[in-house]
Amino acid sequence: MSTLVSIVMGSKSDLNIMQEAAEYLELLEVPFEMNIVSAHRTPDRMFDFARNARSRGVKVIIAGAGGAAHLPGMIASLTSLPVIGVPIKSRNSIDGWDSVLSILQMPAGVPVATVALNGAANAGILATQIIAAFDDKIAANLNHFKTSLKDKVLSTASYTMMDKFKFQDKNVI
Ligand code: RP5
Repeated sequence: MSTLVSIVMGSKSDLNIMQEAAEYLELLEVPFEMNIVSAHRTPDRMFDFARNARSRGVKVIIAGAGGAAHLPGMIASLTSLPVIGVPIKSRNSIDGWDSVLSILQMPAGVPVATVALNGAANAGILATQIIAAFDDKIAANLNHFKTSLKDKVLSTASYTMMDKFKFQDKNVI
């Protein structure tokens, strides 16, 4: 199957965060690609990437950057594909707010679906949910994943309750 999701990031130093998006796309069997495209250091490459993504068959773009993070917004301004932005607390970021605000506070007409600071995992899952809207196989994978999340919480909850009972028993004795 051809690439459906494209992950781009401003620098190789973003990879340790952005690879979480890739891990979820792999788990949920969504074909993806991953590359470095910098709005500030390689503007021509960014223009080429954003202008050609749709004709290459890409359906969703995940873009991560830190500091003065212009990559997701600039890509969104150049394509009609949905863009998910991942603010990264990079080494040039003051405290993460610079990345969050520069990705989140887009002008009306040019939306970027912004996830939490360093929230690449949710970016991967959200991209999968967009693909699942028109792909039943991916939707089934997603349902399986969401059920596993529920089962994990419920098994922990019952385990914690058991612990509590044991603790109370000891107190009684
Ligand atoms: C941003 O500057 C990148 O997305 C990265 O988060 C940050 C720092 O880049 P490096 O100096 O580590 O290459 O454009």
